[in-house]
Amino acid sequence: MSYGKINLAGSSAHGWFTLPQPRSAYVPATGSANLNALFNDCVAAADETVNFAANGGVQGINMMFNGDLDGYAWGGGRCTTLDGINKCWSTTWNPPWSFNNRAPLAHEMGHGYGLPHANNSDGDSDPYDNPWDVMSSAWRNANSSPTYGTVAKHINTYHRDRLGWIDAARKRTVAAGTHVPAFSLDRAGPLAPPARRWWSCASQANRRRGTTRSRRASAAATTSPTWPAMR
Ligand SMILES: [Ca+2]
Ligand SMILES: [Ca+2]
Ligand SMILES: [Zn+2]
Repeated sequence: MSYGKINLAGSSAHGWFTLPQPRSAYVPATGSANLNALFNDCVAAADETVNFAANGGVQGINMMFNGDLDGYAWGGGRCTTLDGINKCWSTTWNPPWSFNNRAPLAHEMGHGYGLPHANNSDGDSDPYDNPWDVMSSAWRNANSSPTYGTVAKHINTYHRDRLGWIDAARKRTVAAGTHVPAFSLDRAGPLAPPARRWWSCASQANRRRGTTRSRRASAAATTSPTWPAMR
C-alpha cells in the first residue's frame, strides 16, 4: 500500500511490564483514560529494556494493555524525551480487542503517522461512517483472518499522497473543470476481466483536510455497539 515507502521490519516486542498504579489511576469511572500518564508510566517501565534511541529514535510506540481502557483505542503522539532524544513519538494505546485485530491497530497507527479520519462525503459530523477506509470505519467491509482477526482495509490515495508514499511519476494532476474519463487508480486484486475495478478521483476524494489526530472525534454513540470504538 505504501509502494515500498514504509515497512515494519526491525520492529520488536517487549514486555509485559507492570505499571506502578492500578487501572483506576489511569482510567476514571467516567471520562477518558489519562493517555499521558499511561504513556509516561509505560515507557518508564520499559525504559531499562527498550532503547528508544535506536536508529536515531524508534519510529513509533504501540502500547498494548491487558485490559480495557475507556472503551476506546487511541492513536496519536506524545512529545517528550526518551533515551536522550526529544521528539514527538507516534504512539498508540491499545486494549486487547485492538491489538488482537489488525484493523483497529492499523487505524490507530494511521493516527500515529499523522492521518486524520477518512470520513466520507455525506456531510454529517460522523468521521467513522466510511466503510471503505481503515481510517474511518475500520470494522465494516473488512475481511477477517483466524490469525489476525479483522484485517485492515487500505487507505485512500489522498492520504497515501499526504504521507509522501506516491512518487511524482505515479501522479496525474487534473486541472479544475477539466473533463477526464475515469482511470484506474488501484486494484482490489489480480486482474481477471471483468473483475477490473475502477475508481474515479471524485469517489475517493477526501473532503476532510483537518490536521487533527485521534482525540478529536465525534460521539461514540454513532459507532455500532457491536464493535469496539476507536478514536
Ligand atoms: Ca531505554
Ligand atoms: Ca460522515
Ligand atoms: Zn480514529
